[in-house]
Amino acid sequence: MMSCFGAMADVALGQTGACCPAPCGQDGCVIVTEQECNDMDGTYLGDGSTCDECPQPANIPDPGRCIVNPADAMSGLFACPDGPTPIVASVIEVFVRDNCDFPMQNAAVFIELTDANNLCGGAVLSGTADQNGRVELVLSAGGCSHEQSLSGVIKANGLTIRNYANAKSPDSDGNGVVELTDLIAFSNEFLDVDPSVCHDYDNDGNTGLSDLVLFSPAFLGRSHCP
Ligand SMILES: [Ca+2]
Ligand SMILES: [Ca+2]
Repeated sequence: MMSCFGAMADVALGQTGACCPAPCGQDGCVIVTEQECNDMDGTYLGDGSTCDECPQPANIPDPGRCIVNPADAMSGLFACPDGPTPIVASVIEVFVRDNCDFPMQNAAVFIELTDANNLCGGAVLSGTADQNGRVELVLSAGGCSHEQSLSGVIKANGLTIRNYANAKSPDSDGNGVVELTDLIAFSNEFLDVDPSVCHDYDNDGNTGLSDLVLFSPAFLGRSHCP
């Protein structure tokens, strides 16, 4: 009698187990029967399993869900010496999100430029994501990289989430200040004397008004490496 009761109890205890939520599910693990777990599209770990055994989210950034402002809209990075104040488009905003489209707090973000861009001391090229997965970087630099793979690479937790072919600056000669020589170079592109290359900041194939809007404050404010 005792052993029979014990056996029945074992069967009853063995009928439930940990039901882990789908990878992108909102609900946490519950202890239910296999059938109940299947009904809620969870992953049943087996009779008698515990919620501690549920796999942890991968915590890997999903490049397609990450956002980089304004570089994504410009098909490239816009840099500018940050003195006296950073030009707006040179302040890069990165939102790191995982494959469930959740913000990745504490993600380590790093941006790499090539030797074609001369960095100023005020450049902020790395940061840690806040609770919204957001990192703000300051691309304080001159120089020009046009249509070269790996011109600007952004990594989050070591994974490449962006590879821009363009990284350009009003300080196109990279001497650390936006001055007359840069204005002449800009004008020659604007007036089609030279092909639209280093001053076509939004990479639409033409150095035009949308680029002038970015160049003007840098020239008038005499942007320079502090
Ligand atoms: Ca210059
Ligand atoms: Ca343009």
